[in-house]
Formats: sequence, C-alpha cells, structure tokens
Amino acid sequence: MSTATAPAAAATPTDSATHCPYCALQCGMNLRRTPEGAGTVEVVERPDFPVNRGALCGKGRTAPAVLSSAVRLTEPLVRNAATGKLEPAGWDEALRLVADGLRRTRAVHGPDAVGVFGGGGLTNEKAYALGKFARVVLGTSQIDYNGRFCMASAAAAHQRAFGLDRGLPFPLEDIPRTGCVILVGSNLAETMPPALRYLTELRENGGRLIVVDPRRTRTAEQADLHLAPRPGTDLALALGMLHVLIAEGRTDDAFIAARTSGWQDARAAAMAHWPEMVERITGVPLPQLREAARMFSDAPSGMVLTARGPEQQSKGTDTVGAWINLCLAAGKAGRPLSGYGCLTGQGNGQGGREHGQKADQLPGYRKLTDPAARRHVAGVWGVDPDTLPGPGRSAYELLDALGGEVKSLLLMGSNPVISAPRAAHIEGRLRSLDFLAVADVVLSETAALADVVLPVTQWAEETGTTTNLEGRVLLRRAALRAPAEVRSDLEVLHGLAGLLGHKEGFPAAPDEVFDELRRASAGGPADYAGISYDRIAAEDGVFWPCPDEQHPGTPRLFLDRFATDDGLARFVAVSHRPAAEEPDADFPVFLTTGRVVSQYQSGAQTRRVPELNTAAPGPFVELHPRLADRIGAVDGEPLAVTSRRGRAVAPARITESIRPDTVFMPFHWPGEGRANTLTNPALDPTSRMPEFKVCAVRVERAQAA
Ligand SMILES: Nc1nc2c(c(=O)[nH]1)N[C@H]1C(S)=C(S)[C@@H](COP(=O)(O)OP(=O)(O)OC[C@H]3O[C@@H](n4cnc5c(=O)[nH]c(N)nc54)[C@H](O)[C@@H]3O)O[C@H]1N2
Ligand SMILES: Nc1nc2c(c(=O)[nH]1)N[C@H]1C(S)=C(S)[C@@H](COP(=O)(O)OP(=O)(O)OC[C@H]3O[C@@H](n4cnc5c(=O)[nH]c(N)nc54)[C@H](O)[C@@H]3O)O[C@H]1N2
Ligand code: SF4
Ligand SMILES: [Mo]
Repeated sequence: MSTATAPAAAATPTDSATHCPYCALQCGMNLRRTPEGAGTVEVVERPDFPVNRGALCGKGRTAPAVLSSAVRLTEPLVRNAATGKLEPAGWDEALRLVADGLRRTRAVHGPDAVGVFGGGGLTNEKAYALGKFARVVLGTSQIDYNGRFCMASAAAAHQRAFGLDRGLPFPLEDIPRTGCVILVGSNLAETMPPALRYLTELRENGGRLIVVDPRRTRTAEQADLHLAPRPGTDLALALGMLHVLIAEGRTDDAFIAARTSGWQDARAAAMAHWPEMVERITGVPLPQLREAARMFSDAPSGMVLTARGPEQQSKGTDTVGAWINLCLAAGKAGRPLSGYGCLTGQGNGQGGREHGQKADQLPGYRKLTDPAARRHVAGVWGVDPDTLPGPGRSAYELLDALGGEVKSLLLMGSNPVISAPRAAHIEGRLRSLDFLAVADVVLSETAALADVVLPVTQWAEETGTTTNLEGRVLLRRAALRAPAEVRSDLEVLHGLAGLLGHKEGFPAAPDEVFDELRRASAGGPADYAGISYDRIAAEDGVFWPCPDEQHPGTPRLFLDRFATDDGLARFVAVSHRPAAEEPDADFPVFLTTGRVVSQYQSGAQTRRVPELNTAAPGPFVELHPRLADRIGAVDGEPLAVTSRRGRAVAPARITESIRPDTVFMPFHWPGEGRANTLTNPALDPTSRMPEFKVCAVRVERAQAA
C-alpha cells in the first residue's frame, strides 16, 4: 500500500493544488470537494508536480480525515481551577489568559523565564512570526523547536564543511543519474515512500545502492550492498571506508587540492582507524567494508545521503562530518550528480530551521550572534538591535529547564510528551510549569497538560509556504474554510502581540508575513527575497537562494565554489568515540528507535485516522530470533524493555531482519509502549541533538519483570 497513488480521477479545474501536511517530501496533491459537500475534501493525484509525480503514501491520501470536527479541536479550552479539567472557553478569554500568564512570569522572573517551543511542521510564515514574537514581544532568548531533535547534526556538519546548510544541494531528480548512492540510516521506503522511485530508477540506470542500517529494512532490501553496523558506530564505519580509499590510492587528489582544505589532518585521523579495528567496532565484515569503499570510489559520480540513523547520536555532527569527508576525498561533491545530502524530515523541516525559531538564529539563516545580522533584522523589525536577546537553550535543555528557570511556556507545533527523549522526566517538567499554553490542531498528549489550549487551522484551511528537503519553496493555498471557532497560528500571534502591547508588526495575513520574511532574509544565506507566492505557483516551487525576482533560484549548490569564505570545502578531522551509553551486564542490549510507514511522529494526527490505525495499531519491540530464544520471547506477547530512564512494555515482533544484539521500537505511541520513556538525552556537543538512536536496555518477558 505504501506507494499507492491516489485512487480518484485526474484533476479538474476546480481542484486546488496543494501539498501534504506531513513529511519533508511535501508531495504535491489536489484537493477536491466531495459530493456530500459540507466543506469536506478528498485527495486527488497531482501528476504534474515533479517531486512525487502523483504518488502519495497512505498518510497523505488520508490527511483530510484530520480535518473532521470529530477528531480535532474546535474551540479554545481553559483549565478550570476548581475542577482541574479543561473546559470550552471563548477566544477573548483564552487569549487574555495566555497573555496574562506570560506577562506575569516575565514581570516576576524576567523575560528568560518565558519559553517558546516551535515545530518544523509550521510554515515559514509561522516559524518567522514565532521567532519574532519571542524576541520582540516577549524579549526572551528561550526559544527552540523540535527540529533540534531531527536534522540538527546534519545542519551543524553542513555549516562546518560547506559554510551553508541546505538538506540536499541538488534536486531529487539527480539521484537516478548518479553512479552510486550510499544511504545511511534512512528507511526511505517507509518514511518517504514516493521517493523510493528515485532509488529504483538509479538501479535501473545501472547505478549502485549501498544502504547502512542495523536493520534489513524495506529500504535495505533494495540495495546492492547492505551494511548492518552496530547502532552508534557509523562514524567508525565512514572512517574505515576512508582508510580503505587512502590505502588503495583511490582518493581524488586533484579535487582535494583544488576544492578543499584541511585534508592532512582528516587523512591522519582516518589512517588511525584500521579496517580491522573498524570491523571490531562496527561488526561489519572487512570484505563488505572494502567492497563498499571500492563501489563508491569506482563510480563516476556518487552521493552520500544520511537521515536520522547516523544523525540522532551524541556524536551525530562528527558522524555526518566523517561521511562528508568520504565524499570530499573521493571527489564526489561540488560536481554535477555528486554530493552529500541530508534527508530532512518534517514538512517544513528545511524552512523551519531558517527563519528564527532556533535558539541561535535570525531569519534568512542568519546568526543571532552576528552584529551585522542583528542590525539588518532589527531594521526590518523596527527595533533597536541591542534589545534583541542572545542565543538561548537547545530544545532538550529548554524542556529540562521547565519548572526551574523557565516558568511559563508557549508551545506551537510539537508534542514532546511523546517525542522528547527521557519523556517521563520531560512530562514531569511540563507539569511543573506555572503556566503552559499549547496551540495545536488536536488535543495532543502535551496539549492535554496545558492551562490553555488554542485550536488552530490546518494545512488545507490556510495559506503559507514550506521548504521541502530539496530547498524548494512551495505554496499551500487555503482550499476550504475552517470551523468557526478555530483560528490560524498567525492570528494567535497577532492577538497575543496586541494584548502584550504590540498592535503593529504581527499581521495575521500570511502574504504580509511572507513579504516581511523576504526582506528579513534578503542578503542572508537562505535568501528568499526573489520568491513570491505567484512565482512559486507558476514554477513548481523556487529553490533558495533566490536574491531577486529575476534570479532563477538555485536547484544545485556548490558547483563552482562552496559557501565558505575561501570557497573551499573544509575537511574536519574526526575520530570514533563510543555512544554515551553502551550495553553492559545490567543493560546488555542496544535499543534503537524510529518509524513505521503508517504513523507520523508523535502520532497526534495519524493516530486519529482509522485506516492508518488499522495498518499500524500500536507499539512493538522488534527483535532477532536468537535474542528471542535467549529470553523466551514469543511473537506477539508483551516484552518489558528497561533502561536507566524507565520501563516500557510492548508486544514482541520477532524478525531475522535486525541484528541479534539490538532491539527496535517505533516512537509513535503514548502510554506503556512509549519508546521515549527509555531513550537517553545525552546531547551532541555541537548540535545539541539527543541520542535517540542508541541506548542500553534489558529485555525480558513482561510477566517476568
Ligand atoms: N511514516 C513516517 N514517515 C516519516 C515520519 C514519520 O514519523 N513516519 N517522520 C518524518 C521525519 S520528521 C523524519 S526526521 C524522517 C525520518 O526518516 P528516517 O531517518 O528514514 O527514519 P527513522 O526510522 O527514524 O530511522 C531510519 C533508520 O535508521 C536506522 N538506524 C537506527 N540506528 C542506527 C544507527 O546507529 N546507524 C544507522 N546507520 N542507522 C540506524 C533505523 O533502523 C531506521 O531504519 O521521516 C519523515 N517521514
Ligand atoms: N525515540 C525517538 N524519538 C524521536 C525521534 C526518533 O527517531 N526516535 N525523532 C525525532 C524527530 S526527527 C522529530 S522531527 C520529533 C517530532 O516530534 P513532535 O514534535 O512531537 O512531532 P509531531 O507529532 O509532528 O508534533 C506536531 C504537533 O503539532 C501539531 N500540529 C501540526 N500542524 C500544526 C500547525 O500548523 N500548528 C500547530 N500549532 N500545531 C500543529 C500536531 O497535531 C502535533 O500535536 O520527534 C523526535 N523524537
Ligand atoms: S511521503 Fe510524505 S509528503 Fe508524501 S504523501 Fe507521504 S507523508 Fe505526505
Ligand atoms: Mo524529524
């Protein structure tokens, strides 16, 4: 079912073209009013949109189900102090309570006691407005967002090596024409099903595919070569491959000399990682390591694509750096059909990291610590640059500070009760706040803890832009009316800003916000100045940077020079180090976590869609028959998984496709099967990414626990 196209007939002129509300592929789709009328729509395929050419996964096809009033929030909710229950309220009262709550904290404890938490699913307009709201209206430095849990390590490594972070430096359409793709820790077949076609076409064209994943996933099944390392050892694996390249004289020395800096140190670091040692660390047999290195270097062009597997580690930035080093040493970057790319995850995972909801950042991917950036953005905002706060805490650190130094929180577009590492602890932190306001489309597990819940409009009901994993800026246009008592996130910020003394500067109209975003981003790394709604609609999206309206946009980056000061890509000397927590006598098994095709993220939206729940009804623990035998596990029977953070229970799913030393749990569900009860919040020192992909656990039959 995963790659099925929409069943309905071809589009008619009355259909509205838009994009899926979920992942970073941002598949194009058409919405058609259903004959029953009453403001409902169905998804119809949109074959002319190049990224997915009509194909959609089950989540995209069923997305209209969440528009139904039966499952969504339809009016504001306010917690009744006497009963402790959330009860319906009017917008005036709800917004006034939020404004009062935030103002009170600020007055008593100072601006940095007010926190803001955003999301990579928010449109560019919302992400921009949220960052401006935090810095201008609240005056707080304490803003970050769930993208920190997503591609932050790849972003940091991108910046370090190339001087610029855009997930993919080329469009997806280049993939089938390259010589060899190494796909590291991406289960594309389940996480971006329509994109699997690009890998299929690659192989049809004679290109080779190497997949690196501790599990033999549906994606790994497509590969010419599947390497299954121990979780958390990708850094050693990449260094081992580079070692082979050097030892066998396979490096592209002309490219290294002309286009890079820092090679000698990176070379020395790789030479310290003997293939035999790498075999021991990773568990990948030496012949496979060699074969992979040769396959990649022999190809005329090549790409390394990473996703959350290697990135969500406490050494994610260095790990991605090691894969980038491999590309550079092989001369497979900064050239046509070659390069390193990160498969960004959330619907606006790319744009959401560019316009200022990140703790250290101003719009246009500018740095909050850069005086020129502060002057430019403060000029657009009409404020004194000195009033802009400095960088704040990263997402996990911010959540961990709730109830401590941060007393009140405004949360928009995330569900950390399910998705944050060490989730039971974070749930406790959220409960200990003086005041919590949540804007969401449904009553998520986090919204259920709030003092005030603000019901907001959804993708099909509002206009705004997202930037997909290719750096392609896309437009969703409102296709239907939202329920009467639901407002957009921009209206929420407009209303709150007004109550907090800023009647101007926070328009509710998305096009006005986008025009301001264009000006704020002008001259920055992610320059949107030349992008307009009309252009996006006419051109199947526009790739940033696009500095003026005559500029064609930039589908391919780095072909002439990298975005560093000297134009050279920077090698970084990195060395392997173990995961923050490795198996031992008490917790002898690796736990890794991830996704299944039919649920999205915390499940707040997709767990409300019957068809998706039928396909993926609940959590499970995937384990190898050898491990199952050892602990007496029976397929379908409950297993208890215990880590130093807590205990989770879910049915066993016994499969040969996973390493015997590792169990896997998807993280989409609340309750006793919540995977994040177990995960380790050890952070990468640079990106502040938590180690979602590796921790140590004990696994036993639930009865015996
Ligand atoms: N169906 C569905 N699709 C989604 C999402 C969703 O929730 N559901 N979410 C979207 C978002 S926000 C994101 S970020 C993307 C994520 O997309 P992916 O990164 O493809 O998804 P994950 O399942 O988190 O992880 C990918 C793979 O990493 C492997 N892995 C685990 N540990 C390691 C390791 O140490 N090294 C290596 N090399 N691999 C490892 C896992 O076995 C898994 O198969 O998906 C997007 N698309
Ligand atoms: N163990 C483990 N944990 C993980 C991961 C993992 O691989 N393993 N992956 C991490 C990754 S990559 C990610 S991206 C995070 C994601 O984790 P979350 O941030 O929890 O992701 P979502 O479930 O997408 O949450 C989005 C929330 O916002 C709501 N929403 C959707 N659209 C809008 C909107 O336009 N406005 C507003 N106000 N609300 C909206 C949704 O209903 C939902 O409640 O999880 C991370 N957690
Ligand atoms: S692959 Fe992603 S964007 Fe495409 S339909 Fe599925 S969830 Fe939506
Ligand atoms: Mo993500």
